Amino acid sequence: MTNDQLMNLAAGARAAIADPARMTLVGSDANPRFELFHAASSLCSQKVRTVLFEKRLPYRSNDMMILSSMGPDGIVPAEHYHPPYVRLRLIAAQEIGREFVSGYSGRTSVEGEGFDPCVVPLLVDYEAGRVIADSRRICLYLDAVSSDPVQLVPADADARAQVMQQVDIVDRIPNGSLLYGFHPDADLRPEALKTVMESVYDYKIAALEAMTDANAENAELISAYRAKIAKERGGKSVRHDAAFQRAARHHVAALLADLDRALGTASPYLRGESFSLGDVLWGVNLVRLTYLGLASMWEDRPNVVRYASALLARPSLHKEAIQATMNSMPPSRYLDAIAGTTEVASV
Ligand SMILES: N[C@@H](CCC(=O)N[C@@H](CS)C(=O)NCC(=O)O)C(=O)O
Repeated sequence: MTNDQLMNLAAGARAAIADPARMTLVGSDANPRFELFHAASSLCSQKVRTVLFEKRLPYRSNDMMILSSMGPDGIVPAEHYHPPYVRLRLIAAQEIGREFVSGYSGRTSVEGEGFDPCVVPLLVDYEAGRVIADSRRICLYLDAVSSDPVQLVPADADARAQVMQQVDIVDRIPNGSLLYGFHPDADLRPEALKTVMESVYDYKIAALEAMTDANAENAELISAYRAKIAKERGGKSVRHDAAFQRAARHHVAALLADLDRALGTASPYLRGESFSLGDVLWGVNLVRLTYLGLASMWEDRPNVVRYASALLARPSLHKEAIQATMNSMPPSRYLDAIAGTTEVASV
């Protein structure tokens, strides 16, 4: 793929973004090496943006509208469902070599569930002529490209294995179930979010069906949209399934118990004083759990309590996870409560 072809596809993907104010340059480079397609609210995008912030890498930022909606003229598809963006993802899929996602598990790990062709984030590297999909891969890629001013995955084999273990644990957290699912016992999500979640799957499926019809001559796009439709139909079928929702929360509770043990009593981060990719990913995920009203899951886990406050004091996580969530999602009193009390360390 030549850079001209990449630039054309990226320009096509940008053309679907309704508001030019959501296309910006981060940093002072007028022609940055990287371009990111993401969403302010998206947990996976928050992970990548936190890494970019920690590394002080400039990039072209495209903050996409990832919810489909019903307009006066019918369904308005999410911006990342449009063909040029999906084509960019299909290029990225080639180097991943995984089949498309075929159903719903509540998790989004590409390793475990397959490749979702219709999600954010996505990174374009114009210097290398590459398109990288999947937050786990993008974070590792950025860390390999630039180890300054912070290296997030250590070179030493044992330390690296320790960090990668946490990276893989967080990558498999059933965040989809927690965000989209209606918990039968204690659903503490903001009311406005619950309202969105009542119709979200119907809008997604209607938008993807409209995209399938509009691209009927393109076999690649059709199979991408069909895979996504199968996943979203699966999500719709379990969003009110009590056993499914309880199992997801139970699983997260066990992970938090493991995290508490892994942290121990003394050090601020997973690897003592040195901040790692495991901390970035846990930080973003703990913010999401807090937003959803689930911080009580670790109130009796003192090491996690201490860890969460150390992470949230990092300017990167404060901006890219807490502030970005507050600016892009319905208000949550649980997140408001910690945002006000978090002391942000100076950079
Ligand atoms: N494994 C992927 C998962 C990406 C993912 O699920 N993205 C969500 C937001 S965090 C998304 O784009 N959702 C919108 C949709 O499904 O249409 C990654 O980590 O990048």
